[in-house]
Amino acid sequence: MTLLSDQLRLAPAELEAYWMPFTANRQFKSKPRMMAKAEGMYYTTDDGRTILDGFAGLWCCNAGHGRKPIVEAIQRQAATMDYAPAFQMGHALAFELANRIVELAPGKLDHVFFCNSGSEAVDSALKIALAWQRARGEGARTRLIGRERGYHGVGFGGIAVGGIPANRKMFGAMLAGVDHLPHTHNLEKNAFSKGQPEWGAHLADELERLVALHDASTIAAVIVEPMAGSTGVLVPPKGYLQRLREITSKHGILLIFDEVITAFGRVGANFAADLFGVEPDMITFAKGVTSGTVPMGGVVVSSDIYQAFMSGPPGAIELFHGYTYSAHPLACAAGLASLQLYQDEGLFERAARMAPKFEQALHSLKGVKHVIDIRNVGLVGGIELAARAGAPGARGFETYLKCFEKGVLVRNTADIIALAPALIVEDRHIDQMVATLREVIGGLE
Ligand code: PXG
Ligand code: PLP
Repeated sequence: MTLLSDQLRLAPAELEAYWMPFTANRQFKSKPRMMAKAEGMYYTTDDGRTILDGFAGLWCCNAGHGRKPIVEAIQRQAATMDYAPAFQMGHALAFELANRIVELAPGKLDHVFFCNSGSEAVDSALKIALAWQRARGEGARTRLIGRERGYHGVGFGGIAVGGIPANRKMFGAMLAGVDHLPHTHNLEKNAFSKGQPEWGAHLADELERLVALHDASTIAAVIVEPMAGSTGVLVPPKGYLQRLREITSKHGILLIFDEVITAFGRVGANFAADLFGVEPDMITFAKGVTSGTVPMGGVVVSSDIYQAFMSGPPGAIELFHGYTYSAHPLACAAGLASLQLYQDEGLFERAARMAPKFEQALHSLKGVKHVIDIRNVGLVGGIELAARAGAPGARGFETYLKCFEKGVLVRNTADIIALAPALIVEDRHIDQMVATLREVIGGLE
């Protein structure tokens, strides 16, 4: 029997069954872009072309592709124990990985809840926030505050607190009792900022307005991405996150940082919380924890939160929440090997060391036709293009397609191009990405 996946190319009819996520299915299936292999900084397509990966897959393969220690750890674990029941039972790798993550996490964040994706991590964090408020006798705090242009995955909780109209409008009422802070994107004030913009800390004071409107006694938590990745690399203005921390602490509101993109070296630190010097009550993570090799996500919570649940009879289940694949052995093996590799190769420090070169190279695109902003933090870059009249998003998508044709993988969100190379990126890779972008963007209509 020939397995479909063994064939080099699929016939058009064989592309039909798979309903692709966040994809223009009909367009893709009429002219597919298929990846076949990956190693280090490069993909190989099914027609044998080499593609420089400027986006670490989808913000996730932080150690680069096909890294031997991670591959071998997954292979070993698959042969040793494929699966262990997650409820009322454990396996050593889960505890070991939780310990390693706690060692990396800031301050009082010292317990880890595992799941399988960023979306599940967000759902878990929001549920923990609601349950914690109730456990401490503040059960009227049911409101959740997100932010415009926030992306928190695609669960009902995540789209409710998220701030992307297209991800919300088709899906009814979502969660009740959600409100949103304004986003911090402002080209007039902050275009071409390097790192954190100067203007915009006062936008955090909008939280005081929401508190005045709803009353603190009804608000459980605020969730934000410390750096908004998905909606176009929005770096927090100087002082903004500090202000959110002050206001949430003052009013007994939990502060959740969604670090699905920013954790594990992406911004040149363990977590964005470290880089920006603000300690939230919970951090959601996914992606980089296994360097994208096996799905995994989780929530790191403060000891105060964990301990609040550890009451009642010792035989009682403390949190009625969890997934079949929470702390899956293969994911734990991949996670442990990834964290070890990050440490052995000093990849988070490396990201910090490469960040100035990356910043300089990106900002050299200032002045190229259509470029109206360039933003960066750590090894994350955003290039915003002016929208073509009557066709918003067209220039962004054309940039993505043409870069792919020229052998560089980038990502576009409407007319914003995002870059997030693996932390093993070298000068010559950065130069190639930027040269390709210069040629492609400069040649756009
Ligand atoms: N929170 C944040 C901050 C994210 O960036 C999620 C939650 C959801 O994670 P999962 O694992 O459920 O996808 C994400 C994911 C893009 C892009 O192109 C971004 C994400 C995923 C796919 C593409 O910006 N972010
Ligand atoms: N749906 C059904 C019918 C199930 O039995 C389960 C889990 O047992 C789930 C959904 C949830 O799946 P998971 O634990 O993988 O999230």
